[in-house]
Amino acid sequence: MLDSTKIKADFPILFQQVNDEPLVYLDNAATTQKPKQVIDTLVHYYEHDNANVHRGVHTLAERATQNYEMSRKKTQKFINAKTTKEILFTRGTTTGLNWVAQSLGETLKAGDEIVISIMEHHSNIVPWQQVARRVGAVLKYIHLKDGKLDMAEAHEVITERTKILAITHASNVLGTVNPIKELADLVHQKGGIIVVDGAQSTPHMKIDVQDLDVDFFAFSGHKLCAPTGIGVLYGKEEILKAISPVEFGGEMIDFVHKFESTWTDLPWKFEAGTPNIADAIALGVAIDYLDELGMENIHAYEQELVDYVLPKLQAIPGIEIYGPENPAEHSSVIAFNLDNLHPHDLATALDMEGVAVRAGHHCAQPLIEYLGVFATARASFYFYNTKADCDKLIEAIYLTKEFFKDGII
Ligand code: C6P
Repeated sequence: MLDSTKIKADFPILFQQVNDEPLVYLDNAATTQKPKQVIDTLVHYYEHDNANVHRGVHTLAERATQNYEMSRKKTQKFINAKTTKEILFTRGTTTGLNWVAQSLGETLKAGDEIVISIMEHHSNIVPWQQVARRVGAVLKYIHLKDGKLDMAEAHEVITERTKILAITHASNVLGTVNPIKELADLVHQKGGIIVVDGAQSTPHMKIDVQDLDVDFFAFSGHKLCAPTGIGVLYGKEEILKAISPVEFGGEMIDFVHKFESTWTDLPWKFEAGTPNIADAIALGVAIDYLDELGMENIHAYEQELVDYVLPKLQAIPGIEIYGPENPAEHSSVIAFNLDNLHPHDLATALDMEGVAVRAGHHCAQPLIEYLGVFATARASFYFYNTKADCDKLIEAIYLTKEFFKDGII
């Protein structure tokens, strides 16, 4: 089991006062904090190793290249991809999903169907809207049942006309985890491709892309203790070989002639320009850190936190919580509204107690509209949070209720 007190000591940012209260950081779905091992890696890289990769023969260039490619190897193992050719470094989940949408979009024709769900983040909606508009494809939605994906509807909507199912593994609002393996099986039976948004699952559970049998899987480094600006797009080798890159120049070139060009091999075929070397290397260190804790342990620990905090939240009079009611089915992302308070007022009041939560539409406007609200507050936990943090959240919500009991002042 994880020792959260010992772990917390690795995260310098957590030891500060906010509004004269000790910081309780519960906005981990937006971005996670960085352990000093990751911070030190960035400093060390820029003080000792900084050089461009794949271009130079000098010692620093070789060192940078070796560390950059080692990070790819660690990432391959982390999600159990077959080969490093399947690991593309991106800027984050959004870039990965845009690459897939643009590249696969070229293989679609008018009337082909793209299926997504109502719980998608904008990054897994808008790229498909754009593709659908460009090629005349039809965009279809799977909706919800009891706060979870309606699998009966999924079976109706996914047909032989479905060329792509693009779906999130875990919702950034509902705390729902979707049955990706079952969905992959379903769409493959119909001859389609599955693209998975792994932004909110990869930081919290063991990902095995071969076991899930997904064709594409995108995630962001900054949501799993790595820096911002680095992410990963996994793609099955045979599909990556068949499709075209979407950015051109620099790294991805084999030959450029006056009127035509050829691309280099996988994975570099997709990585145009000078990549984000330092952050990619730091991603490898973040992965080492998570591996050392063990993804199964992280998942079990977070589940323990949810088992502890969700019933306490549910017991607060006037609270509405979205997503599955059963803690066992709820990830560590919990969205809620309280009485008739505006979620921004609620989040501001919690911040006065040192508790950082997010408020808004969480870049999931179709879902928020479907839920019949205009915004929510959202607390999201990571392995460095403790039961004391949960207690502080609950206490701060009760204080806020008391403060606003006579209406908004
Ligand atoms: N969600 C949140 O507070 P980027 O920004 O590219 O790293 O990740 C985009 C993204 C894609 N899919 C899901 C399910 C996500 O949750 C996110 C990021 C943050 O919920 C910022 S809006």
